[in-house]
Amino acid sequence: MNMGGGGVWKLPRPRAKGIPFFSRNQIATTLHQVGVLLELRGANPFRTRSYFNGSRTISTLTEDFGEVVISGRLMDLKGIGKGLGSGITNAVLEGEWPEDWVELFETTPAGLIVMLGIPNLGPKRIKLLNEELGITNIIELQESCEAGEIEDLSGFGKKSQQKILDGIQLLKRFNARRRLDIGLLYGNALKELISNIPKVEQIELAGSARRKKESIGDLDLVVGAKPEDHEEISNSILSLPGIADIKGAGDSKISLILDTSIFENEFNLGNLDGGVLDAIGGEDYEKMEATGTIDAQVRIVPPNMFPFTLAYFTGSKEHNIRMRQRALDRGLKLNEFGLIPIAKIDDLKGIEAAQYSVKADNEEDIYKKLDLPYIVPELREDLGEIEAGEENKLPELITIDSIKGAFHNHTNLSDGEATLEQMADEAQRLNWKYLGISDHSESLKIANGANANDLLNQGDIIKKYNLTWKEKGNDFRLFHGVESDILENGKLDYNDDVLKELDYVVASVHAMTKWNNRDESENTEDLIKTIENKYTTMLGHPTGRIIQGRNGYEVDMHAVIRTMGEMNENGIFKAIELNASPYRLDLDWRLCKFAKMCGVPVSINPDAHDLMGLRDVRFGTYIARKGWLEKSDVLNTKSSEEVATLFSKRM
Ligand code: DGT
Ligand code: CA
Ligand code: ZN
Repeated sequence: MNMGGGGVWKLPRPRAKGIPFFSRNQIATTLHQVGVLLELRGANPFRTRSYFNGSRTISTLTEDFGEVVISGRLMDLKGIGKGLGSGITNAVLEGEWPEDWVELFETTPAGLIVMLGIPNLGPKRIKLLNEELGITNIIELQESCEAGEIEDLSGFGKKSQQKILDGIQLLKRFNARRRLDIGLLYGNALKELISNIPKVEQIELAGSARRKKESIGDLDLVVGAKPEDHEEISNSILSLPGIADIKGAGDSKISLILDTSIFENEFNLGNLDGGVLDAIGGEDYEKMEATGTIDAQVRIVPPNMFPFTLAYFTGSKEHNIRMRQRALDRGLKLNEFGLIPIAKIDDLKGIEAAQYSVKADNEEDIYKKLDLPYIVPELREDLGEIEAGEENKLPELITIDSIKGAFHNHTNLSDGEATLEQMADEAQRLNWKYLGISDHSESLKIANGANANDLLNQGDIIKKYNLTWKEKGNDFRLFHGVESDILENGKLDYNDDVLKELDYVVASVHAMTKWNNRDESENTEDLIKTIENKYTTMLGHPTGRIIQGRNGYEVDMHAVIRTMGEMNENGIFKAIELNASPYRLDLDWRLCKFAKMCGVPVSINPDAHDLMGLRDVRFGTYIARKGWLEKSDVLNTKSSEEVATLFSKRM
């Protein structure tokens, strides 16, 4: 249900197909919003409550909603009175909203509605801020907070003033871009729905989602279909579920706002690492995600244009510019409509000119016409892919099926949810050959870091399991490690007697406040000292960034990676983590290529805190591909024997 997310609310448009003109979800959302708007206007609490109750009743209805309305049984439901019932019935059967609702939506100042997207700021308090201080939008609210005017209001205080400021920041970040995992969830859901529409011949997700950027501004989809079917397809798209609003609609371009009702199942984020959740806004963030929206542009083109439109809207803009120049050098014009010999078109433009386009069955043909091998979307950033293509030196990118295991995973010995046994079972279900267990170390108290005894005990259990599997002819094994906090001067947790019992150590910074308050050289020095520690095997979430949450600490990551490269050259194994959690994706893909260049193995680590978390290696693999990594560059594509040998290459 869309209860905020920071946008402006509009009453949904009726479905073009007819009765029921609105879905259960649309009605439930609208009732809730009417309730909120009434509260914002200071209406009688009994009246507002009846809308909230009605919304709840309808959203939890197990019967087919349309049928209940059509058969006139709506008013039999608990909490649906006569007024509400006839309003809803009229909307569902006639496609028209009650006049007082329409007026409420039209006359409530947009700025106040946008303010509802700020976590913990409900309609009653917004009304108060409006009446007492004349605040009508977020900008005025922020100024008021910064001037310290809010803390003096009755019912508010210094603390709530700060919370409002934090909420405004969160809302701004949230509205700007969405994480890759969220973008792909929405994008794939919409792609699936459109692909089921009759007469759709081709559909593909384009834009940054297809290029697997770590965050997505908006979704771009390209649909291929015969021109005579465009209108029908366009109408079908507009009546799909999950559309919160339509920003623009034609036969060839549709701009939509999607909300979580596009998902068949309840939207849920799974078990998050507490530290990550805090950085991103805590429970407020979870609530925003559940009520969030994302923009989507859908373009419908004839099948012959499809490859060109897809390539154009896949981007990046920088890659497109290079491709267009390549075309010009060959007397051709490349755009979203085609690849057109300039000599033929005079001053014809757009679709007119496109009839002279050279033919392409797919994107590969376009690249071939421009004397290049196919370049996969992940690489299209103009960061050397064109040059590599010219020399036939494009990398053979890693794929998810070459992953044989993963090394950064937590059990319930620290802050994970699952037991060691459950994690091992799940890894085998994924067909992995091994799993590394690295619970938090002793000094990370907030994540229930393991003391030396418990850690050694975990090691004994792991040895027993490994032995049992071996005896049974099962070649799966566990590696025993720890995610050690990085202490003063690059020191690790535990003394050497404990560390030498482990197969490996993931060394990570968690004291973000401290590291954020130091300068780049100090942080770099400490990280290098950590790497030079005999027991450090790999560096965990190297910069500590949380996507949409916080920047990493200042550090010269190039210097750190270079040091690791030198050590590898000297036969000492040091790897760097690509944390595969979609909240982190750290090492950044732009640095993966540098690690590869320096000969530093990259470990795609899910940082799993529950069974589902293991599957995050998928996002890590996307980013590894984006960072030019091949199978041989990635540690967890190696066999367990190879891994054991590498881990033993200490000083
Ligand atoms: P986003 O949405 O900010 O995450 O990033 P993109 O890459 O999806 O960018 P978007 O949505 O603005 O446009 C989709 C693609 O369309 C973009 O990757 C390349 C293409 N495109 C958009 N504007 C231009 C332009 O001015 N010139 C060229 N050559 N291509 C453009
Ligand atoms: Ca986009
Ligand atoms: Zn960690």
